[in-house]
Amino acid sequence: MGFLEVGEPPLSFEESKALAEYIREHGAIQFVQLYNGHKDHHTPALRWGEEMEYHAVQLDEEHHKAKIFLRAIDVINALNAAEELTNGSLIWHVEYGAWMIESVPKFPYNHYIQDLLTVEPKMVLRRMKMKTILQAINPSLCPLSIPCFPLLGVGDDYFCPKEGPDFLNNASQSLYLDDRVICPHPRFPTLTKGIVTRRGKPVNIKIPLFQDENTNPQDEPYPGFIHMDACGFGMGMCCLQVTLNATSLFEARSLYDQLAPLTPVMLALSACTPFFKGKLANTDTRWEVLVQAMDDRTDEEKNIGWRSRYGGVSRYISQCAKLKPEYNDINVPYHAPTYDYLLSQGIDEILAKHIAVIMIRDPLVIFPDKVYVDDTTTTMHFENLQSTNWNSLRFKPPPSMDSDICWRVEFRPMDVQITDFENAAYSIFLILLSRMIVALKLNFLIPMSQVDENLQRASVKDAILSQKFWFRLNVIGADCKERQFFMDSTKNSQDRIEELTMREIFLGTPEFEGLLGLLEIYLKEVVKCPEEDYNQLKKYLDLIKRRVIGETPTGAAYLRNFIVNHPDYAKDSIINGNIAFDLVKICADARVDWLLPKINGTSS
Ligand code: GSH
Repeated sequence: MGFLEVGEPPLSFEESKALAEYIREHGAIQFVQLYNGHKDHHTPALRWGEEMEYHAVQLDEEHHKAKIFLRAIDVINALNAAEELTNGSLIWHVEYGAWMIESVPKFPYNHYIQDLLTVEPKMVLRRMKMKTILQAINPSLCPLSIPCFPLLGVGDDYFCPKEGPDFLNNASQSLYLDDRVICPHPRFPTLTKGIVTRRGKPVNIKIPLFQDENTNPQDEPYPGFIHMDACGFGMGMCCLQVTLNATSLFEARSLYDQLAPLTPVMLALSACTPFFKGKLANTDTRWEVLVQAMDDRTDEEKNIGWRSRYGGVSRYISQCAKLKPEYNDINVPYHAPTYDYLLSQGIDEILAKHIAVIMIRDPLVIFPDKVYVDDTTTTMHFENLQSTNWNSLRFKPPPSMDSDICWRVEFRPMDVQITDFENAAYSIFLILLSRMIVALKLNFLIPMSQVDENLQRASVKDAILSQKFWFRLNVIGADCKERQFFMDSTKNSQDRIEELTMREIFLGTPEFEGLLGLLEIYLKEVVKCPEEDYNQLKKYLDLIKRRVIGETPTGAAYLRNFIVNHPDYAKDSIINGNIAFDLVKICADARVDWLLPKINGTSS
């Protein structure tokens, strides 16, 4: 979440609709300005950043209740003031939920291996800072990094404090989730209301309910499903994002493509969401709830094949020879006037299509004093649409006309993890993987429809052990200068795409080293990583290994186990107040012992 402008109240959706074409037209003009200003931008620097979201929660020991704390804004202001005073290294942002806190490092990471080793200590420090400020407000408050607060939208006692105007759910029209939980910055209620107005009814989220011995499937409006009906059920969840800069536009586009087939795999690996609205789900990730929560399509648009605004990427965008036209096998609607305009300005068809797909959406939040702006100095209309197309990857141009930041790719699928160790491990893995992709010119491309299929499979309960994913085996090409270190797949120029288990994807098959195998060779032979550093990195990579072989549970499996083994669990899929309290408490501790290898049956 970038800088949030404040000014006059935003327009209603109906008023915005009247300006939609204007915003698109000028968004496209602004993109062309950005493109022309930066298309030849090269940088030797390889920078990256990560972004984490947290819940601020209250643990009321006396009444054994866990609640979300809706004054995150006070905490964020205090944290930012403290950073300012101490010349600190973090920026704190608001997010969709009034109880959510987002943190990003103020300066990008830069030095390759050395900086990777600072990720976890920085995450630990962040949590300490949040905890200090929260506990100064009230000793019962603490930060929590799990994707979904278990009691969100259950009854009317899941949030505090209670004072403040009741908006009567005017924005979301939800039966379950109180609009008081929405961050008061006008962007969020406006976005919520815009989605409801545009589709003509509240959002309708249905997720399979986990069926246990005593589960009553009739307990919900759609038997056998957990029903939710507000954007906040989706955007009220936390994720871990990683942004990577590329050294050029060409490289950023290639990296975007290469990361696309890895988005479902990383979603399955990071699965940490086995419940919603106080009930166990039969799925393990936050993804599908977000897809349905941010779905502003009309029924007609749904029928003609539009996709939700939140979802997997739909098209590859590189100019690399690895991209065969037939891999772009998903038909997505695009805004034809934008496409034609971009072509007329010299932008190639592939990139023009990507931007025109973004521009088919209606803008959801327009500030009336920011409509008529200077297209040569601002990118605000482009950003308006770009930042409300929530895809598993985001291709990010430099942030402004005169920025020295290069083209970037934001990796967005991962569920946030319970501990800093895990969040650091996944960030580090992704950064190493992307640097290896660029350095070795690896090729992970498979048809986009298969990436889509994989994304569906990634949320299945225990997908990490039970599912197979379409995956490419011949990832090393003739253009890889270091190919002598790897299994030679160049003899066979045919695509070798198969369905693999997560274990095979990470640890290999007779024809493929696996992602961890490739990384090991890359770090040892290509980067010549000093042994001491390698051993440090290995403890993070080993977590991934333990997870794909089933030795360490995913966060989702751990949380599910915790619930079903709780003495108060009645085998009815319901997470009552006591269970939720104990679960939040144990997660807020963020202890890592359950993640570590077992030695003689005990955690080391
Ligand atoms: N929490 C989300 C997730 O789990 O995927 C990601 C955060 C997000 O997309 N936030 C929304 C947003 O618009 C808030 S409504 N962020 C700004 C952006 O994407 O540029």
